[in-house]
Amino acid sequence: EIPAVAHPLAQDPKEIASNINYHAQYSPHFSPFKFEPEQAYYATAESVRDQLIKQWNETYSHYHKVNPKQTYYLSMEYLQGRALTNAVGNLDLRNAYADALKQLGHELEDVVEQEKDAALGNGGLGRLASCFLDSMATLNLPAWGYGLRYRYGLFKQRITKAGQEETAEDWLEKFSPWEVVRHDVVFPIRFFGQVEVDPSGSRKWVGGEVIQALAYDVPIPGYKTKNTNSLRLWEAKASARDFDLFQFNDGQYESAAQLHSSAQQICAVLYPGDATEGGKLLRLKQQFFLCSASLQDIIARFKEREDEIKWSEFPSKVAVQMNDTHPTLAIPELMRLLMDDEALGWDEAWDITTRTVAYTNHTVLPEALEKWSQAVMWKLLPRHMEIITEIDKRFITMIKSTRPDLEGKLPDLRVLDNNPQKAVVRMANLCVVSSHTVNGVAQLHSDILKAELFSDYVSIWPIKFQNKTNGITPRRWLKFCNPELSQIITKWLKTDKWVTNLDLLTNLRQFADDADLHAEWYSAKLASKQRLAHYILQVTGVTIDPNTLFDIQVKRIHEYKRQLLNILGAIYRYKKLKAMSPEERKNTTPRTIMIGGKAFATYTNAKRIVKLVDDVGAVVNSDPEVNEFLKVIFVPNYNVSVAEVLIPGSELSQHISTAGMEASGTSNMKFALNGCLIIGTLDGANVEIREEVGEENFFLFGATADEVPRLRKERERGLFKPDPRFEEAKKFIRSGAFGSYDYNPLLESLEGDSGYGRADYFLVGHDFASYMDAQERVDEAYKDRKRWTKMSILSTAGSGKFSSDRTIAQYASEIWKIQECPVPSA
Ligand code: DL6
Repeated sequence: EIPAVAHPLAQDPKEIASNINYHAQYSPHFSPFKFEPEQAYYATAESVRDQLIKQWNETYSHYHKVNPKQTYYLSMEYLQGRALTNAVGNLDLRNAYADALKQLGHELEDVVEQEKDAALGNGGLGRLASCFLDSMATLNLPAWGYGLRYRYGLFKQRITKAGQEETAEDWLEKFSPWEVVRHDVVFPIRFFGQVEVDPSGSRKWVGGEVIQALAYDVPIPGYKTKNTNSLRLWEAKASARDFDLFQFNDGQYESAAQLHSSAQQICAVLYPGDATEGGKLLRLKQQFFLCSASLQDIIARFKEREDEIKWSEFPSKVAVQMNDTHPTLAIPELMRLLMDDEALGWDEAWDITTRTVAYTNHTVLPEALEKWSQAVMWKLLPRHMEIITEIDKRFITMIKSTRPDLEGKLPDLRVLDNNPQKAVVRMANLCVVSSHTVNGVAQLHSDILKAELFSDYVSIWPIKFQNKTNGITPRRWLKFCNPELSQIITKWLKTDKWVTNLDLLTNLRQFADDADLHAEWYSAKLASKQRLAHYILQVTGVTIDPNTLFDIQVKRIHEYKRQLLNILGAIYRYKKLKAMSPEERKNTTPRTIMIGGKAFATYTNAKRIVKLVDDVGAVVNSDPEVNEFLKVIFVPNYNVSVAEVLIPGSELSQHISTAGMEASGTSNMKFALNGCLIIGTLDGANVEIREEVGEENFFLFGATADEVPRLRKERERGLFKPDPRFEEAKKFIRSGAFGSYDYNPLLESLEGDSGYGRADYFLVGHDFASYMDAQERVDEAYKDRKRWTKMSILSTAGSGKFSSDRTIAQYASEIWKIQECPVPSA
């Protein structure tokens, strides 16, 4: 009996219900006679989109009118996750939507579950970009994200007897209600071709293949603000002109549509395998595609907003942030557009470019520092290579004239590495040389960049280098994913202002011993643990007990993140439990260890780790003697939505990378915010988390970043004396206790050559003893519920610093120099 009426701006549940009904009937995606949760999801999302579109248009026209300086965040990755809960939460319409759906016979929780994660990213870097978008809108900042609309997101992970299996993640299988295709925003993107010089000496890039970049916009609502920014995702397509009808009719179907198929490949997948030359070329094409389309769009907007074009003012209207080196080609592309299309000279174009672009480094791992073959670049981007060569040449001249002391270091500092065996362009060097600001993502990481990776550049440009410790959005990562805990916080703080001013959480400290708060805190945690136990049963078939300590490590599987240390610890624990009498077992702290994350498809050792965790789980979980005291679960297909279930239900989380190797970490912040204690090394943002929550509320172990180089050398020289517990755990695996799979290569990586040219490069053996000692301290602390709950409260109370609102406010004032631009209320 609810009418199907369009009420695009409805606030009232009844009107919202008729709006949802309207979309169910008149948006022609499904048969109008079906209204199962799936149809309810699409109709609900479309009704939310109506709300967003109005705010979005107002935001755009307000920015257009005010013409403020605007930031453009260029990122090859975004891990947006689901949008529905976030959108209704930010619009402050969650309850109204829940009521409306009830009237239509559905629960909001079930409807939300229908949405597929937009997983257009890999891990921390992509999720950070998404948290940043949320904070930019919430802070009313004129800032946009630019990315690629990959057809298939990060692969779906299945765990079988053989270990991890990957299948394509078809997030667009039906369609995404959150994107709006902009047929009026299309730019040509050229690849290959050659450089032509006209008689006046000006250069032009011509020929090759030209593909179109078409914009898809995703609205990014701020929390309780009208400002609704955009994430603009580019899709590649060829135009009808490029379809050779003659060839097609002649039966030459493939060659007739050759450019169409070439265009389709560009946005087909995130991270095409780069083991082949073709794969490398495709990845480079993706990077250039993002940079060229975005810069053409930025320049078009700049021109549209200025009455009279003064190029010198470009940097006072445009800030471009490069999320790692992936969008480095923005530098030569901006130079090319300014010089070749806008007829500026080198000096002016260089001045504008270097005042516009800034670079964030997210890793010190040498294999992640991008280097592109000069030969491939000359072929694909000949004009850009001319420009890069000139940047390199001028850098050398500058060093020779101003810093002769650094001449000897030029081979390493230059943008071009002309090694005849393998001439490459070093993208990080190009970024540092060309950016006005370079930042790391946690204090320790920024210090390491300054002291090691970029130390000589620091001596040339000391003020260029900054730190911006990462952050996470408190909306998705506390308010929306953990409503029970959020309500308790609001009740005790007597305000919900912490949602946008996370520092207010420190006020919880005064209640850290309050028995009433303890009771509420404990029951909220228990409710989240029960929800998590239910989820684990659904996805793995294993029953876990919410009264055990929930111990979680979820992140990409990588040797430096040391999931192997975690599982070796679990193996030792299992062995010890087996050796105990039933009475002794009763005195232990029962644990459920959950490990999740995706291993890159070609990273063999990471896949072996996944297999080991799953094999250990199979044995431990079915062992009636001990499975009351220990369970080991591999959580399949870890993604943003899974994190939203795991994190609220966590009590201990492991951030145990080799010190100096994790740039920051952001899941550590999410766990701490949700009252989960951390066992961790002094690495990345752990250092700052420990400072904020208090060292007594953090289970610290392991070598420090300063000690690591010496320890590696000692390890090399055979000076390492392994802890007997470490030897026992390895021996147990070798005994075949966890099946017949060949774990030798994995174990040898801890002993012999780890593939990094050195034995146990990640120092699992060295840190094992202090790790196990820290785990014993965890077991003891957990036995005292009062103590543990207090630590948990203090963990949340100390997490205020890690709001991405703080991070973004710092980027805005210290790097981008942009101001808030709130859309006025009507
Ligand atoms: O800054 C976001 C995130 C950090 O928290 C992680 O510590 C770091 O590993 C990650 N870096 C990357 C590197 N990718 N590349 N290149 O994802 O960034």
